Amino acid sequence: MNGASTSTDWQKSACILCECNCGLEIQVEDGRLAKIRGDKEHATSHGYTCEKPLRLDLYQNGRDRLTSPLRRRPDGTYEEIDWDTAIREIAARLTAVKEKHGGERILYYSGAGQGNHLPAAYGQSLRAALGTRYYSNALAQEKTGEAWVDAQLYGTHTKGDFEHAEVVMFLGKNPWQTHSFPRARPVLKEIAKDPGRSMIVLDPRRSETAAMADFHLQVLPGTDAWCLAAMLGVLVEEDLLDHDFVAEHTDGTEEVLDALRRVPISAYAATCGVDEDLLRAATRRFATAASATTYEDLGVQQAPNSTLVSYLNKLLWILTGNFGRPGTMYLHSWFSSPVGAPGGDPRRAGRAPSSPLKKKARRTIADAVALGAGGIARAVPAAAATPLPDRIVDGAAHALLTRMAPMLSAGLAAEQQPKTERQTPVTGARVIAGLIPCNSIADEILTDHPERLRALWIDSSNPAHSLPESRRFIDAMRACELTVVVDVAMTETAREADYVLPASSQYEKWECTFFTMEFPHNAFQLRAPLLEPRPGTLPEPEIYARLLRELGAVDEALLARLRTALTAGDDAFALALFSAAAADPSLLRLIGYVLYETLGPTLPEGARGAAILWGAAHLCALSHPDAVARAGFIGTGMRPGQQLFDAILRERSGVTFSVDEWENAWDYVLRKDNRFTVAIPELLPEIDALRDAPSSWTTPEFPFVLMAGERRAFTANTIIRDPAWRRRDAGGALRISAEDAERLGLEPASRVRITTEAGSLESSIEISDMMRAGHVSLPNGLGLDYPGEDGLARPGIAPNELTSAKHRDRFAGTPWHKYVPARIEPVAT
Ligand SMILES: Nc1nc2c(c(=O)[nH]1)N[C@H]1C(S)=C(S)[C@@H](COP(=O)(O)OP(=O)(O)OC[C@H]3O[C@@H](n4cnc5c(=O)[nH]c(N)nc54)[C@H](O)[C@@H]3O)O[C@H]1N2
Ligand SMILES: Nc1nc2c(c(=O)[nH]1)N[C@H]1C(S)=C(S)[C@@H](COP(=O)(O)OP(=O)(O)OC[C@H]3O[C@@H](n4cnc5c(=O)[nH]c(N)nc54)[C@H](O)[C@@H]3O)O[C@H]1N2
Ligand code: SF4
Ligand SMILES: [Mo]
Repeated sequence: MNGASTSTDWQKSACILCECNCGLEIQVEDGRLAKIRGDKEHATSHGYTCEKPLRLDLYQNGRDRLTSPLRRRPDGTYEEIDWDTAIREIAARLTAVKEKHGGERILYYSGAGQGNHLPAAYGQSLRAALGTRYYSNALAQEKTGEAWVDAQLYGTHTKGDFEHAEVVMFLGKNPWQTHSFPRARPVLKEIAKDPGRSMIVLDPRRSETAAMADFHLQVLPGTDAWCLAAMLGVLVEEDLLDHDFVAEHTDGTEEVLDALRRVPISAYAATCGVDEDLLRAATRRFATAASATTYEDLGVQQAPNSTLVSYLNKLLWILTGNFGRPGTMYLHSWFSSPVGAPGGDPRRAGRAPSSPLKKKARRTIADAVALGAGGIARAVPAAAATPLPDRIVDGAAHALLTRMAPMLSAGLAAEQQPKTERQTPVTGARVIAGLIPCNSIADEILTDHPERLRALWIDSSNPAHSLPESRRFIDAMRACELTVVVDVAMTETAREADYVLPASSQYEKWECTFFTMEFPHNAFQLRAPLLEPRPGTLPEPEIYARLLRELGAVDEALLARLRTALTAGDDAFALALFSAAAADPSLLRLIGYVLYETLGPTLPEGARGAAILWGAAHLCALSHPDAVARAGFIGTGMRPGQQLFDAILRERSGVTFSVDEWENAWDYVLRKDNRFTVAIPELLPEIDALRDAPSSWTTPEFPFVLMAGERRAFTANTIIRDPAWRRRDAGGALRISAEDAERLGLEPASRVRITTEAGSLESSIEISDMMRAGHVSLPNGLGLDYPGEDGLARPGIAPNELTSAKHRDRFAGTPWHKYVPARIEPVAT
């Protein structure tokens, strides 16, 4: 770090406003992020940024930054307390909940932030120490339906190569504003101006992206399932399938094709309001392209039939063979699981590193392993004074890792993909990827059910603002026996907590995200602090460590042995740690804390918070041995993981940790035979069922469809709270079509009252040619209290004061934020 508060050096960092995390270079002046530009050397963004990060200082120096732990008084006000008191009291109260009701009654909520995933990574240790079972974050109100479908089809996450695709298709996705793939705007512009390439957009709105499209399928809100089913019907009817691909790579296709043959194409086209000729033309363009990709996002994932839509979307690119070639869809490596477990995709970690070992070395190892893992754990530190020859330690490590890999993977995988599908204790909602649906959380608390949740730990998220029916979530927080919020600012959620813990900002500490989703080259960036932590704040790894120390989570003697092993070198340390974990697998879940306490203090430049990445780097190297080797991290034993970790600590613009060839996309298919399982028995009948299913949920009382949470030019969830940030649309107007405005007698300066089942609020309007009649839209991330020059300001509407948690997907429990039946009335001025 450059400790000075002023420096004319450009320091490397990244943008924290969306999951692209574009590389930035920043000049710091007087504690301010004074100048900001794109980092041309960055491994994925190559200098690109949008306009949003240029005034990131409004995040760094927000007027509502927290600078002391706070304890709630009975009257709802807060008093400052010191860190020792906070840690002691919180530890005691967590322990009390655990003893009285069981650790599984504590919900941990974190891990989906746009820029910081270290809290949830260390939070894993806290969860282990408390014995929590339930976990959630914002992904459980958007991506869990898709994740469930992915799990059925091929087992892991897909993305597309938009940069090279001949045809790109966006479903309920507006990448011009929301990005989600590198350099989104230049890529969109290139596609739009190239007569040989095409863009297909499914969106009821003429979004910025839809306006650039060759085929805008302007579906009626909430009817994408009919549109996609009709497109798939056309594929079969016009025989546009890739038969070779289907035969070679898929199982269960006949059943799927049967269902698709039955699709009443004209009727389904009519239901979604898209001209049948246009729908057919778009399908032909997609199916006959040399390469095509799709991206589905909130417009379909937070709307009716969302899990079915994910399935149909994936069938479209699978049945047309758009996988595993440049410009198509792919599966990819992970540096570490973004849901908080340290390690690469654990289900792949059973594969041993492929480097060969000499026979003699193997014998030595066999002897070492025969000592038993626990034996090694004790022997290594003992030998620290007279270090073993490198070759032997290296060989032993290799053998141990090879032997342990399946166990490591089983332990971590059990957590993320339990064998039996789990359900929430009170309402029996489906738990996907370990996450309980956001829509269920309040129901799991506000009940007298004996297994209800009793305590909430919330870090790096603002659920009192971002969850449906936020008022009810606030009631749920207040009904808990204990709520703790870790944040940088006094947010809507912090304002309801029993304890508020002030974190150092993302430019004041070592941080990273685990959103590593690129292919064939995938990269991970560790960011160094640019500024000293603001007094009174602590980085989350330190917060978790203090609490875990207070809880006595790990035997001090073990930590001491590991520190001794460390003095004998990296290999000895690795050997001691992994063998201790082999002897006591429960240690695996505490590994973040263990590394922070042992390796952490020895890391250069005070990078203690990065300690957990050592474990992640080793597991990544184990999970993707060949791809990691192709990225240049080679050798036997702990070498690849150690080299990867060293590179991560050293490189400031991101490290390419895996390099693949396109055909390697198949290696990531989590099926024994690498074939996709295309028939999903639970979802197939839904295609026929669409014939008689409702396709509209408006009523005479609520005749409009309100999209509650559109991403606009100056929105970034609730990360920047200062309204001065918004150069345009400062008040967050309701967008409405000219036709509706005229019918309601609205002028550009009019105000309206928006009423839904859940609430009623006033808003300014913007008459917009983006909107079709009957569809209105409010921006996301507004309605935040902010201390202004003259008192608290609160521009715009918090969208979840108008949403209801009841409306959710049948399979995944994800909310219908994009489909809220509403009434719009002019307000007399
Ligand atoms: N500027 C900005 N960018 C962001 C974010 C941000 O807050 N601000 N947030 C980031 C996050 S967390 C996420 S998850 C992504 C989300 O990125 P997007 O999903 O692209 O964001 P939205 O604007 O919520 O919705 C996308 C589109 O869905 C359309 N839509 C609404 N209803 C329907 C429907 O029934 N059918 C179809 N087909 N489309 C519909 C809307 O008109 C809109 O154009 O953005 C990321 N990027
Ligand atoms: N109605 C409606 N609701 C929605 C959506 C919608 O479209 N419509 N979108 C949904 C989606 S896709 C998402 S992703 C969610 C997002 O909702 P949340 O996951 O709740 O996330 P954010 O608003 O991004 O909140 C991030 C929080 O982290 C804090 N923070 C920033 N830096 C740090 C740090 O270094 N340490 C700590 N501890 N905290 C920090 C910020 O102050 C902020 O409070 O909202 C969802 N809610
Ligand atoms: S908001 Fe997203 S796309 Fe824009 S610079 Fe930041 S990370 Fe990149
Ligand atoms: Mo999101």
